[in-house]
Order: sequence, then structure tokens, then C-alpha cells
Amino acid sequence: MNRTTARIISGVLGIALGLLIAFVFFADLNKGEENASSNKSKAEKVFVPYGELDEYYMMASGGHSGQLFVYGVPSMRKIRTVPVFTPDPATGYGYDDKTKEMLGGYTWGDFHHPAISETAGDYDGEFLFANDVGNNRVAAVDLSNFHTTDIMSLPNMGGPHAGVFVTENTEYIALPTRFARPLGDEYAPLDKYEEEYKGVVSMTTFDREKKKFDLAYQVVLPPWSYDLSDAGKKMSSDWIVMTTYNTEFATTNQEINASQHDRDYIVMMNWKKLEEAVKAGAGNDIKGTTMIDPRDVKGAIFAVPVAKSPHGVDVTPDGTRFIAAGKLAPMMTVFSFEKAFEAIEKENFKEETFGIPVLGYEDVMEKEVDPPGALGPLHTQFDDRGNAFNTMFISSEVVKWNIESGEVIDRTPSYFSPGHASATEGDTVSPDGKWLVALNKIAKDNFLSVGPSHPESMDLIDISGEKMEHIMAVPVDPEPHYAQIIHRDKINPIKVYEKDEDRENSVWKQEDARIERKGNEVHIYGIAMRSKFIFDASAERQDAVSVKQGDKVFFHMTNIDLDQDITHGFGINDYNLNFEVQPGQTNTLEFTADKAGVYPIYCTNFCSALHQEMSGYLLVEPK
Ligand code: CUK
Ligand code: CUA
Repeated sequence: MNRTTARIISGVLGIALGLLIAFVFFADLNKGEENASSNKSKAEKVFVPYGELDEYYMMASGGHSGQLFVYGVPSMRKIRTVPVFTPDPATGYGYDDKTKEMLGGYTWGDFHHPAISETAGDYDGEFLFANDVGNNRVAAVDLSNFHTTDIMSLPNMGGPHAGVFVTENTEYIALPTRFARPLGDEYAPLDKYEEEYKGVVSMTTFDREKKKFDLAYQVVLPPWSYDLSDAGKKMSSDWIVMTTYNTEFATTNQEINASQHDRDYIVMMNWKKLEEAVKAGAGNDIKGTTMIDPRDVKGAIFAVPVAKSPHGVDVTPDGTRFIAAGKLAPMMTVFSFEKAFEAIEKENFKEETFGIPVLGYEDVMEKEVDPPGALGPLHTQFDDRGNAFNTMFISSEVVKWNIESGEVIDRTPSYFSPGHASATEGDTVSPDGKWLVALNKIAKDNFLSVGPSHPESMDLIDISGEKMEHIMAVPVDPEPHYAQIIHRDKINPIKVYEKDEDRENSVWKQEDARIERKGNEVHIYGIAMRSKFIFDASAERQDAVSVKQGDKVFFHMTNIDLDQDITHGFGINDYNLNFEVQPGQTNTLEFTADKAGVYPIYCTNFCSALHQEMSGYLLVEPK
């Protein structure tokens, strides 16, 4: 039997064992669920009576929909889809000028990891950051109105999958790359992979006043693949840790070729030191980006060996340890920051690779936690009592264990194949240990069938007791990667946009609505209100606009209804255009009237009993 065959056989046996365990758990739970009183107590835990609100917001990534899904916890009711990387006809996101420019012509994105802005290591509820693995972007959602406020493209990246995560005071939003590519978007054949291809981590900053990103610097690393990473806390707050795979430099058939080595690395990077170095002038200019080479800044970047092909790494709430989840090695490895700092201090390095000193595994590792039969650990979450929770993708379960002792406390099945899990306040220095949501890749037969491709699923698990209690499973659109759950007290959305008479393009008095023509540009400074549009107050027909074929048309619309939830839509029939203006907002729709004819305009958002009457006409005179 050759090695490949042995590996395949052991893999198949592993999966079979995992399925058996999942089945036993499932059968067990089914028995439990026959118990009506247990179901009743579960239902009571998640029932939010009419007039009351969920205690938590869950901000869930929408994967390759490019959107953010907002859920209420514990009811698991979906509250809102927030478009981030993808146009959204329902809200006109990507149709009005500002959002169209932000999207930069892209029509999809692959959003994996939300990160809420932090102050002193706790979610502060002001902004949420998102990564786009599909098109190398980072986005910020303003949580005062749940609108995407900025998107920045990142050069030199091959899918910023290993972010986003923020440092303790949101000094940096970090995004390591998934695939290595040649720098500067240059061409190089795959035969030159080891020399020409680079792994890059982007360190971006975000100005909360201006609501804008900036790319502070990038670090060029070996052409390994980076996987989900984390920032330090408290004693380790100057550091970030990143898992790697494909230290084999496979350029083809990764599933076999990138799994050869018994060990890959965790890269430890001191962002404070790098920041100082950049201030002192370190780094090369690569097409306008400051690029740091580890060889040029000593004492800032180190590697620690880890069991092969790890997936996530998570820093414990107290910041003393980082835990790698094994993926191909069925265990969680606990590393100690203190031990790592000691080895660095003593310069106890085993070797150097690409100019990066490598620490000894035994010197940094504290313990290996290997629950029998648990397979495919991917990510780690935490409670407030020193426990960790790991998702097991292959054995379809969540394992609870004590960080200090390594002792496994409980295991509960998930339906099925969990990727991430998210605990309430789970990534902060003070998780509250109430709920955990497992974000599953598969739903199988949990819900009414909608054809061969089922929805994905999420399991709500009560983690407030010693034993976990599985409460329910709910369907979710693909692709549930990660979510963060934040207490509702930390989110304070505005009720309406403040009336601001100085705002550019705004019109607040009905008599000021007007049309201005500049050459072939037609600017409509209009009003949307219950239940009419006013484009030109001086005209006989205030809700009609006449333009010439080929004119550039700008509808600058202000919604002067300052009442909560009175949003007006603006659809132009047969012109493939729709956008919205929320209460008190001014928004601009720009397009070229290249089709002659008569096109009804109507409000697309039900706003009053006379919503149906809220309409007008766009008349395009032929050339
Ligand atoms: S990755 Cu999806 S299960 Cu993109 Cu966070 Cu681990
Ligand atoms: Cu305004 Cu409907």
C-alpha cells in the first residue's frame, strides 16, 4: 500500500467515524426531542413576545452574495439584508451615484468575515468591516444607519480571506491574502512561484470621522496561503497571529500537494514595531503602496510550527494564548504568548525561512487538545468562564473544553458540518457566555425541500450552563461563514437623517423644487414626500420631467418626510433604474436618457395609503 492510498483510506475511515458519531448524537437528540416539555422550554427560551426585542444583533456574512445578513438572537429572525459588495435592487444600492462609484463596477463579492469596530477590546458598535475574497476589497458598514460607507480595493492581494479582524482599538483592520501572486499585478509564470509570487498582509486604517479607509502598509511574506487570523488582546495587543497552509508551494492539485508537510506555520507579527518602522521610513514603494520586507525590519515577524494545514487561529479573551484549529490534524493546539515572547527574547530560533526566524514548536506550544473521534476542527469561540468551543466540520459537532485544563466538558451535534461558530460578544475581551450559533455548510433534510440545493443552516445553542443545549436550527442563504453577535445596547441607529439645509443638492421647501439645464445635463432638484414627487414647483405639471434623447439626467431627490420608516422608492419604468431616499436623506441618480419615449416614474416603497398615486413621468424627446 503506498502512502497516498493509506492517506485516502485513513481519510475515508475518519469521515465514516465522524458520520457515525454524528448519527449517534442525532438519534440521541431525537429521543430528547420527543419530550414535549423539553421542546416547550426550548421554545420559551427563544420566543420574543410582540412588542419586545431580541437581546442581540447577529451580523452574519452573506458569503458570495456579497451581503451582510442581520439576525436577532435568540429568536433567529432575519431582520435585514445590507448590501455591501453587490448591487441591490431592493434598496437601489449600486444604482445611485455614490454607491455605484463605491462598487467600482463589480457586481459580486465574497464576504467571509465581519469584524465590529472595537474600543479597549470590546465591540463598540460603531462600524462593521467586511472582506471581499472575490475581488480584493475591504468595506465598512456604518452601524448608525446600516449603510455601506466606504469600499477600498487592495493591491497585491489574491483574495483577502484571512481577514478582517481588528486590533484592540481598531488601530488597524488586517487582511492577509489567501493566494500568492506576483507583486504590482505583474505577470510571472507558475514555474517562478517560489521566487516571484508573494503572500501579502494588508494593514488598513479607518478614519471614523471621515468614514474612509486608508492602506497604511503591506507586508510581503512567503508565498504560503494564509487562513483566518486574529489580533492579540491585552498582553498580546501589539501582535497579530496568522495561520498558513501550502508551505509546500503547490501550484497545482492543492488538495494533495498542499498537505504533504506535517507542519505548517503560524506567523506572529508585531504591528506596533512595523508601524514604527514605517514611520522611520522602512518599506519599498510598489506602485504607491508601502511594502515591508521582513528582512528589513528585525524583531517584528516570527513563525511558529503548527500541525499541518490549520484553519482558524483565535486569541483567548485574556490575550494570553492563541489556539489553532487543526483541519487536517484533528486537534486544537494551545500556544502561549508568554512562551513565545520568552523564546523571542532569548533569540531561541530553530531556523530561518524567507528571513523569518522560526521558533520551536515545543517552546511555544502549551497543550494539544484531541477529543476522541472529533474531526475537522475549524474555529474557536469563547465564553466568560474560561471555556472554548470548537466547531468540528467532519464529525458535525461543537466541542466545549476548558482552556486551562484542556478537559473536554461537553459535545453537541450540529446540523450539519459547521464552519464557524459565533458566541455572544465572542471575539472581545469579555464574551458573555450566553449563546452560540453554529454556522453550518449543510442543512440536508432539516427544512422543506427547494430542490437539489438546500439552504445552509444555523444552530442556536444555549451555552449558559455547564452542558450545552441545542435549541433549534434555522435556514440561511449561502454562505454562512462568520458572524459576530453584539448586545443590542451597543448599537444606536439614527431614527431619521437630520434635516440639513446646507447639504449639497438638498431641497427642503416644496417651492424650491426646480430643474436646471447646463448644456446636455439636466439637474432635477426634487422632493419626495407623502404622496407625491415634486420635480419643478414652477411648472404646470410638477411631477413631469422633459429631456432630450442623449441628455445626462441627474435626479437629486430629498425625502422631506422626517418620520421614521417613511422611505420613498424611485423606479423608472422600462429604464432598468430604481433607487431610494430614506427619511431626511438626499440621494442622486445619474443616467443617460438614451431611449426616447414616455416612461412612468413611481414610488417603489409602500409609504402611505396614497402610495399608488405617488408617480410622475419622464418624457424623452427623440433626437
Ligand atoms: S472560513 Cu468559512 S468556515 Cu472563510 Cu472563515 Cu472557516
Ligand atoms: Cu413614497 Cu410610496
